[in-house]
Amino acid sequence: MPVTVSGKATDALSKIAKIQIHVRDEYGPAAGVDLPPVSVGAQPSPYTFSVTIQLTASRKGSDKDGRRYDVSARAQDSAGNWGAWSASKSVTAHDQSGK
Ligand SMILES: [Ca+2]
Repeated sequence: MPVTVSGKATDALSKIAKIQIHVRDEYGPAAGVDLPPVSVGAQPSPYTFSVTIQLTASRKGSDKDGRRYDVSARAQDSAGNWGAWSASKSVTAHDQSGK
């Protein structure tokens, strides 16, 4: 299922070049996974980004509260420096197929 991750990236000196999303799947590794960075060109700061990611909605039959993902984002400036990861937000996928 597609999920849109949006936020605001700022840099005091340079433009915003890349956005990267980090996803931690309730069923996946505890450390989570870094998705490939998305190049956005050279966006003036502050830049409001919107990145669509694909999450798997299927869940274990015993998992009544849905499949939880924690998603965070960070930005790279045009000088190549990554900013800190944002606080994560939770997304819960409810698979409707096997209810
Ligand atoms: Ca769950």
